[in-house]
Amino acid sequence: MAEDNGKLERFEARINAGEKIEPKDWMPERYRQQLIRMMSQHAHSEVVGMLPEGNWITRAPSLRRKMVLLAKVQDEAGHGHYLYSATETLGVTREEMLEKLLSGKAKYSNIFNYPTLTWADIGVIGWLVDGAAIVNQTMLAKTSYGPYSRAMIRICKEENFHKKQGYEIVATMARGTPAQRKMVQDALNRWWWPTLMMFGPHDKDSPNSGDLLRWKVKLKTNDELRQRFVDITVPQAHAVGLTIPDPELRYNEETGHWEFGEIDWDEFWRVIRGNGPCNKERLAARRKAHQEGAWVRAAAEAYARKHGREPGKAA
Ligand code: BYC
Repeated sequence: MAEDNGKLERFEARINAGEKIEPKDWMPERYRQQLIRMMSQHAHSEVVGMLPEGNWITRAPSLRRKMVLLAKVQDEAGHGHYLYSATETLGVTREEMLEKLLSGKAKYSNIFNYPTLTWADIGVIGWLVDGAAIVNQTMLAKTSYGPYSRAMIRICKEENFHKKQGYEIVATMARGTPAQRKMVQDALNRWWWPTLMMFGPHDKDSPNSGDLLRWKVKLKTNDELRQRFVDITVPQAHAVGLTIPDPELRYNEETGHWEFGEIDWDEFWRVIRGNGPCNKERLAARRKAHQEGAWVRAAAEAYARKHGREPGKAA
């Protein structure tokens, strides 16, 4: 125990000195478990996040829009791979992580449990959802765990492109016909509040933030990042003539921040506990994809064995 205390002190001193923790370094079990929880949920979010947008690939309004959306959805699959690989460095297998997702035990971002009803939703997802992800992930790029930090740096570069494609769709529709303007405003009305929920509960109701902030996995709190997102996004809505659906929204000259109304936390907890509008549909789609991909996994394993490599390990 005394030895462990010494190790913990050295571990925390390294974190406080801004050093990265690498997979083979000593780390407290709680740090490892917190990272597995958060990183695997993040990986699942990328993969489940392909579903609402993938739904619109065949219905994109032009070839250019279709190609861009296809590339974006492929990027999300890539992000899932980086994140599952980074999480595997903590001693958990991809099969274990997927089992938790498919059995409904693991969480993934609340936002992907809402339906994409019109083409404007694709624009608003890129603008708001990827915009929120950038705010969160720019902070995570400086996280104390080396493999997570490096995955985030790469992912953020791609997310910036995603946000631009979304905002371009939104701006185009906002200066389009009255019907297009109505469609994009309606999409903003539906996605605004669930996007604010992406940052997690208020700091006072966030059980994991204590550990995560102490060990610099998170560098900013849920409420700090949510405020940053609101401050960045409100002027972007106004620039294209859209209205944020919040009657309490007002600019505070003294603080320089946009103040906003209270989030419906009952809705948040309902959705993340499995009872949102599309939770069942999303999990059913992932289970079907997993089953239909069984032959690919079997073939990859057989190939690896034939060539004397451990399945799942690169050559
Ligand atoms: N959704 O103690 P708290 C993307 C859970 S994908 C669901 O504050 P923490 C994209 C939380 O897990 C972006 N659950 O948690 C992809 C905890 O439950 P457990 C995904 C949530 O970890 C495709 C409980 O509530 N990004 O960008 O300190 C297309 C209490 O919360 C949520 C990430 O995953 C939520 N929104 O803070 C387009 C980023 N919020 O686990 C775009 C990495 C909270 O104790 N994750 N919960 O049972 C994080 O930064 C942090 O985990 C969070 C939550 C800020 C999300």
